[in-house]
Amino acid sequence: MKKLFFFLLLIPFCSMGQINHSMHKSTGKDSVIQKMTSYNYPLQSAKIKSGMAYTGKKVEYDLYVTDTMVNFTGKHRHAIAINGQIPAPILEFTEGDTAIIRVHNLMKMETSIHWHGILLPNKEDGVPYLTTSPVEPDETYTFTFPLIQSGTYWYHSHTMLQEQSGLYGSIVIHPTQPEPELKEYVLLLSDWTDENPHQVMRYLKRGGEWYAIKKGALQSYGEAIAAGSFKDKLKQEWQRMPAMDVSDVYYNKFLMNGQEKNYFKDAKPGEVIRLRIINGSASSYFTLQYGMSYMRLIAADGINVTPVSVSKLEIAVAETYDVLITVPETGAAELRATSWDVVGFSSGYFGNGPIMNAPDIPKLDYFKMMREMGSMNMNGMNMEGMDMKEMKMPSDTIPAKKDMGNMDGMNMNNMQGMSMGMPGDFNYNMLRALHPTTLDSTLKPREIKLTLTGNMLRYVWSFDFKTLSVADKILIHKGEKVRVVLTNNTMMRHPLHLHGHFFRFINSQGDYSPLKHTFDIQPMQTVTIEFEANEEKDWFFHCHILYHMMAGMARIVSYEGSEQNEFAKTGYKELKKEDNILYPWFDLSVHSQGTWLSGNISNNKNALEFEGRASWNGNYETETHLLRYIDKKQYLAFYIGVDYRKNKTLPLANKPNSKDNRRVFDAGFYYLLPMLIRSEWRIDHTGKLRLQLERRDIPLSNNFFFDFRVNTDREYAVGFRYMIAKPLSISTNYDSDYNWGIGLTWHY
Ligand SMILES: [Cu+2]
Repeated sequence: MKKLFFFLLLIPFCSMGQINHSMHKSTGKDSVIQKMTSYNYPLQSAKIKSGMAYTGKKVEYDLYVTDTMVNFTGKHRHAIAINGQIPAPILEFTEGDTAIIRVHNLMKMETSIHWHGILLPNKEDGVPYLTTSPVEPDETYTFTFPLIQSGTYWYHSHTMLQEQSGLYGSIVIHPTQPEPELKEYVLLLSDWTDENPHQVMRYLKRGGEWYAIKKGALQSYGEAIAAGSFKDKLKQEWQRMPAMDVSDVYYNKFLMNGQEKNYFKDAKPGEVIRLRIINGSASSYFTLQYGMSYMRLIAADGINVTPVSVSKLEIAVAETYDVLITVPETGAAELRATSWDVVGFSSGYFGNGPIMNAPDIPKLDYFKMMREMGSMNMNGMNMEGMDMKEMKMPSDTIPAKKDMGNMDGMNMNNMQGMSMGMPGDFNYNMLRALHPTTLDSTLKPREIKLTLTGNMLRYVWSFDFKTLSVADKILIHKGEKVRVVLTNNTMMRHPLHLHGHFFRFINSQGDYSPLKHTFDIQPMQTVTIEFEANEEKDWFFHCHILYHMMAGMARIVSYEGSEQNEFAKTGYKELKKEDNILYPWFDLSVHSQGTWLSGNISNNKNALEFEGRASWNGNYETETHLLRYIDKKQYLAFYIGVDYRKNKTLPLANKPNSKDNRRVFDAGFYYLLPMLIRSEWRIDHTGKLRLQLERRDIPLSNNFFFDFRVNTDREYAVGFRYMIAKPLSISTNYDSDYNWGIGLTWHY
C-alpha cells in the first residue's frame, strides 16, 4: 500500500522532468531544477598530450590481485578480487598527479590491468602482449604515469575473461580548476554470472539455447504463431538468421558497487549530488532511471559536456557518465540500472525513509524487434547519421518505419519528442562539447572504413570479416587527422573502444561533437569518429563486449614508423592467439534403443566433427569430418572424412559399401541453405555420392525442439527434445535404421 502511494506521488514528478521546466510555476521542485541547472562545469584543461611530465605529486596505490570466493546468488563461486574486494578499490587522483600503482599478482595465473580512458604512455596501457608485459604469478608490475586529464574513468583486467570474474574498479581524477562542491558517489555497474566465464564463452561458441530460454528470448515457432509473427519468423530463418537478441549471455545478477541494492543514507534531503556512473560490465548495457525526477547529465566518458536533462539514460559497456540528481525532501529515491535485456537490475537509494521506486521497464517484445529489424534488412535503408538508439527499446517507443526515412541531419531530439512524447530520453545527439572540438585543418587527412561483421551461428565476431588473429594492423601516421567510418552490418549493438585516445564522436552537434573513448553503434548504423594522431606505437581498438572481443572483434591501430616493442617483433603472436582458441562441445543421447553422440571441436575456420550412432544390439555407424569454412559468411565448408559403420542385424549388413556396411574415406562440402538447413554433398573413395539435408534445434516452443535428417541413401531420422536444464534434455527420436526410442540427452 505504501509503495503504491509513493508510486502515485512519483508520477507528477516524473512528468515534470519531461515537460519544459520553465513553464512551471513555483512548486518545491522548481528550486530543485534551478539548483541543478545552475551548476557550470568547466572544460578540462589538459586534453592534448603535450608536455607529459612526471613532476606532479606522487600518488601511490598497491593493488593485490587474488582469487576469492563470492556468493552473489546463494552459491559459492570463484571470483577475482583486488585488495579483497569486488569491485576493486576506487583510485582517486588530482589532475597533475603522477600515479604510481603497483599491481601484485597473488594468483596462479597471469593478469593485467588496463586504465580505461586514461591518456598515458603506451607501455603503461596494460594490454598484455600488445603494450605491456602480463603480470606473472607472484610478480609485481609498477605502473607510473602522469595524469593529464580529469573525470570519471575505470580500470579492468585485459587478460582473457578475467574482467567477468570481478577485476574492475573506478578511477576518479579531480580537476585542478574549481568545480561545484557537491557530495559525490561512484556507481560502478557490472554483470555477474555463476558460470565460469570460459564456459560461457564455450557455450556461446556452441550456440546453445539455454540463455535464450532463461531470458524468454528464444523466439520459437510456437511463440511466433501466437504473436502473429509466423511469417516474420519464416523470413528470418529463410535469411539464415538466428533468433535476434540484444544480448548473448544470461546473467544471474546485475550489480552496482558489487551489490544489487545500495543505500546511500548520508545523502541529505533536497541535496544535489553528483553520481559518477561507470558501466564496468562484461557485456551488458544499462538503462538508468531515477525515481524522483530526471537526471542532469554533465559529463560523458570523463569529459564535461553541455549539461542536459534526461529522464532515461542508456549507458553502453565501458562508457562513463556523470549526472546530478536531487535527493528527495522525504524518503529515498531509487536510481535503477536495468539490463538491456530487461532480465534484471541493480539499484541505489538516495535519502532516508520510504522508497520512491524508479519506473519498471517493460519486457522486450522480441517479435516486434524482429519485424523492424527484418524490414530494415530487406529495404537496405540508408540509416547513415540516424540515431537508432531507440531500436532496442521495447514496445511502442519505436517510430513507425515511414517516419524514419530522410532523417539525415535532422535533430533527433525533436524527432523523439514529437513521435514518442517522451522528451528527455537520452540519445547521442544530446551530447554537446563545451567548446568546438574541430581538429587542426592543416593535419593530413586519412580515412579508414571498417565494417562490423559477425557470424552469429558460429559466434565469430570481426571487422570486415576478419578476426584480429588474421587481420593486418590499421596503419596511421603521427600528425594525421584520422577519420574512421564504421558501419555495423551485424544484428547486434557493439560498444567500441579506442585505447590511448579521445576521438570526436561526430553527431548532430557539428563542431561541438563530443569527445569520447567508447561509443555504441547500432545495427545497420554508420558512425564517424575522428581524432588527431598524436601518439606513437600500437594501440588496441575493439568491441568492449568481452565475448565479442575474445571472438575476434578487435584491431591494432599502429603508428607506422614508430619504435616497436618486443611483442610487435613477433607480430603480436600471443595476443592474436586469443580469438582462435579451440572449443569443444558435444551432445550425447542415451535412448531406449541406442545411443547417439554428436561431438565437435572447432576454432574460427576449422572443425573436427564426429557423428556416432549405436543400437543396444550391436549395430553402429560413425562419420568423422575435418572441415574448413571457405566463404566469409561461413555458409560453405569443405571436408574430408571417414564413414565407418557396421550394422550386423540390418538387411544390407553383408553388402559392402551399403548404407548398413561401409568403410570409406569421403570428401565433400557443407552448405547452409535458407531455413538454416545444412546440406551435405559428398563422394566417397568408391565414387558413391550422397546428399543429406539436416536441420537441428528447430524451436517449437520456448524449450521444445525438433530435429530432422534425410539423405539419398534413404536414411532418415527425426527427433524431439524438451530442454530441462542447460546440460540436459528429455529426448525421443526415430531413426530409419534404429527405430523409436526415448531417453535423455546430455549437452556439453
Ligand atoms: Cu561487440
